[in-house]
Amino acid sequence: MAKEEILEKLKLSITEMDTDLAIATANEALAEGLDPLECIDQGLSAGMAIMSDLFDEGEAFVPELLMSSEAFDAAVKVLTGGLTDEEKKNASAGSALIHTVQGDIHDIGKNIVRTLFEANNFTVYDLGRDVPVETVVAKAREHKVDLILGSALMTTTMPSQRDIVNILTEEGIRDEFIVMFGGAPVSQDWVDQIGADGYADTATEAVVLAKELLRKKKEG
Ligand code: B12
Repeated sequence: MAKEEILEKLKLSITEMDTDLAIATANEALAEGLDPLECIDQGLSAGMAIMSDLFDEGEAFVPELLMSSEAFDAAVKVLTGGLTDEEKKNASAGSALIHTVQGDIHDIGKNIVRTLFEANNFTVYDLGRDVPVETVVAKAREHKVDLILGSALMTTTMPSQRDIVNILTEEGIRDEFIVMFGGAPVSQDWVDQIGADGYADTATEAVVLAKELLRKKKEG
């Protein structure tokens, strides 16, 4: 089968939320000698981008995203099976730590953000909700993540986001992380004011921005 056809079928397996098709096509791609990273990028991720758009337009919902994400993960596992650890690391879009801030138990938005990051091939460590600021910083250090993602749904809990940035600065590790915040009361103004790196209104925009910030950071 031609390369284009296989990439198209990988894309379709994600939009059709078909794990069996995703696995079978990933095996086919390997048998044909295709580049696994190209298959992830131009086949699977292209399908996930379509799902993200459908989600934004209200045409797809969290259960559908989860099913697509499952198909995505299964195919990635097949495609990266023969890669070295270094190659696998390169195949991942990056790593992120996600949480809802201290004092805040709203986690619906956070879970959507996590799902979309996972679906877009990020390794995500979810600390849950009502997470002390010190824990966020300690875990970010421990996992050496690229991104710290924080959600706050109340004006009263937003200041914890500023505390996180301040602790990172005090500990001299601010530059090691890209820090992004979101949640209904959070805004670009707030994020600028506290010295974080990014804000996004929706989970889809958050993924796009994260990829852009990561690319810029890698380019120096
Ligand atoms: C559902 C809900 C609850 C549920 C939460 C269930 C759960 N597991 O999350 C329950 C009933 C438990 C609850 C409790 C409370 N709630 Co409430 N709750 C809401 C409600 C109605 C919806 C929130 C929601 O889930 N939205 C849907 C999600 C999908 O949207 P989202 O979180 O904004 O996420 C999107 C974006 O913001 C973005 N995003 C989210 N996170 C991130 C992170 C990053 C890094 C990025 C880039 C983007 C991003 O992407 C998401 C998807 O696109 C809001 C009202 C509202 N309009 O926001 C009130 C609201 C947030 N709650 C409020 C309050 C006051 C409370 C309580 C204190 C009530 C009480 N007196 O007990 C308690 C909180 C206790 C606590 N300590 O946290 C107030 C907050 C007011 C304030 N001070 O700012 C609100 C605004 C209601 C109101 N108008 O008064 N609540």
